[in-house]
Amino acid sequence: MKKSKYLFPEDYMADPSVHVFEDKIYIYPSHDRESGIEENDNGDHFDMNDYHVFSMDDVDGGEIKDHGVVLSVKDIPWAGRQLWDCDVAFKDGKYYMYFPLKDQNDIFRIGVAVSDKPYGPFIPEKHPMMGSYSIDPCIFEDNGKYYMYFGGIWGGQLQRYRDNKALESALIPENDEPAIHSKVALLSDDMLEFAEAPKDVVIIDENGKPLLHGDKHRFFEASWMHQYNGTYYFSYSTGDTHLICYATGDNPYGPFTFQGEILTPVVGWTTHHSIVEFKGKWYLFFHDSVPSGGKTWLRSMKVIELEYDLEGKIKTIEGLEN
Ligand code: FUB
Repeated sequence: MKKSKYLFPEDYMADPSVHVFEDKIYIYPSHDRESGIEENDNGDHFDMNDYHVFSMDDVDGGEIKDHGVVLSVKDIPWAGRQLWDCDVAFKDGKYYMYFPLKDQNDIFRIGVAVSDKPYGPFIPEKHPMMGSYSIDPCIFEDNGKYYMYFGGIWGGQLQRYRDNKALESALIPENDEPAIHSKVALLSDDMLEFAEAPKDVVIIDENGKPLLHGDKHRFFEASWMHQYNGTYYFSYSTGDTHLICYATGDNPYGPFTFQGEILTPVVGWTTHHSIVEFKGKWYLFFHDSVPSGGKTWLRSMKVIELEYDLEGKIKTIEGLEN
């Protein structure tokens, strides 16, 4: 598949987190909708209130199945508003959905909902995860251990925290200061809490220096982790410079050395992805706003094949307009 293709033209779905469960592709996207809220830097216009799950037996030419609504804001006891990018993990016969949602004080927290099936429905826990904050949880399993990567600046509120503590006021670094890092934490055995205090996911340049806030390749949101030939690939969105980039390391905590761009800007402000291997091929799932005529809060999910060179470098996908 050398061209990208839209996966579900019937509705607006974004931020596709993709896993292979029961030999099928399962897609866990955000469900975009028009709620009439004006666009702002706080991301209030991303006013989503439920999730659907999708599955496919094949990526190339396979039918996509919509399993319908699997979790709604109205069913989450601690809910305020805005269900953003979620992810799902499987352990010991159960599926755990991790989702960011603003609580009743308008603070993003991360919640967990549980199901016996990869296609839900997911039953939410009564409280958000203790000590959780910000957005975009991504779960990565490595040798039976499960790690959550998370965080996003601006509307994702990560600039309001340092060392896992809330600041009196948000702190965006100067351009010549180190960038704000994504976070990673081991999950507890029951998958419902952090087993340790979240740590910084540090991205360094070829000289071992952390990327600076003014670098167009610095982390903004949309963490994803995958492994290829024994190397750990941390990929992410650069937000206001609209790139999907990646950095590699030799363990799940990093540091990760910046490697390059995976995807150049798409139509729409946000860019967000996941990377998965299925039937011997690697795929990039992502979204753009072409079908909505550029409305960044109405995005459509897509897929394209991903290629590595002989050294394991990901070939940049450029200039996708449709
Ligand atoms: O979908 C809402 C937010 O937009 C996500 O959480 C971010 O990563 C961005 O894609």
